[in-house]
Amino acid sequence: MIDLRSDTVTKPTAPMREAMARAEVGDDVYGEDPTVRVLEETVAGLLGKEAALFVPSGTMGNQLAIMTHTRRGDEVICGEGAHLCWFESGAGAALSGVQFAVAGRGGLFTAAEMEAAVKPRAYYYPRTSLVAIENTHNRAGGRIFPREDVAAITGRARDLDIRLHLDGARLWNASAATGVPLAQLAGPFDTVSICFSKGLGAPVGSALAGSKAQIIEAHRLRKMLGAGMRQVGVLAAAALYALGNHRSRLVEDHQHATLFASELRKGAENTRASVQDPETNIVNIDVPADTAQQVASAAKENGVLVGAILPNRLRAVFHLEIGRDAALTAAEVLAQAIRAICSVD
Ligand code: TLP
Repeated sequence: MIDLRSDTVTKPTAPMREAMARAEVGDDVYGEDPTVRVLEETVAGLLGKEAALFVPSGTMGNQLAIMTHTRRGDEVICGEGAHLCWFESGAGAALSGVQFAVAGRGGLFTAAEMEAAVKPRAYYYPRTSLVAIENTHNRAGGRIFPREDVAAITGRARDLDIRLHLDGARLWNASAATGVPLAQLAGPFDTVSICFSKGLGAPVGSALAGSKAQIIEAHRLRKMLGAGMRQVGVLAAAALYALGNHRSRLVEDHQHATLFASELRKGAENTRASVQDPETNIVNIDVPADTAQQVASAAKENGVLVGAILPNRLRAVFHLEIGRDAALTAAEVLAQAIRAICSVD
């Protein structure tokens, strides 16, 4: 099977497993796991933040950020399809008691669109206390949030005394594609969550980075949520291995995504499918209403798994288990399915 459903599907490689087996560990609830300390310090350094906290998932990183930045009844502004609002089981409402306001359309947004979503300060409005940006934007097809927009949004949010969180689950990809260092991409934000379990290929784990005070509070809340972890250096070792060995190869995933998109576009010419140009490792393919599942099932029969993420949208995500040949085969198989199901009648 060529599995393009997500970059989360990768299995730890043999050398990664060796690094995990060799990891020095201790009880991290006592603060005694040396490998976790190294990972947290490494990530804080890479992101240019004072401190970082190892957490089990990107979801927990995002939700701890919301919990530390907001009070019950507050409003959080995010882009359409933002993971922390759409795909985290209502955690913002359940854990922090916040509501969300959506800025712009399609995931990315401008400072003007953010401002249109900010509530005026009056006792009967919710307090807009946090703006969250996702970079790269998953639902928008791995789009890189334009730097001018990030600068304008974060500048204006500061003027309005609004905190800033970056969901950087795939910030590694944004940095690899643009050449802009992580610390610069993370610079304008109070907190940043970042994942080791996506394109980097670790089996588990994310980190939340921010000021010391923010991370001390997030540490307390992580325990409250039951994610105080013990000899978790085995997982931190996988993340450190991924940072050292898989980060530099992310550009290959981007090349494979681009190759796949251009081959698929050729193969699906004169159909009702439209293939988006990828900026990183995700390719979104729009198909006529209610055909996405059918196309995904047809491709599966021929050995290719893609996600049917909306009734009219497919997603193919490139990662370290997909080489050039697999990308070409996948394009051929998917084009065949699209020709069979989405032809122009
Ligand atoms: N995204 C997953 C699914 O949950 C959709 C995927 O396959 O892409 N932020 C962003 C931008 C994400 O894409 C994800 C995972 C998360 C946060 C949550 O990470 P986990 O799954 O570790 O909780």
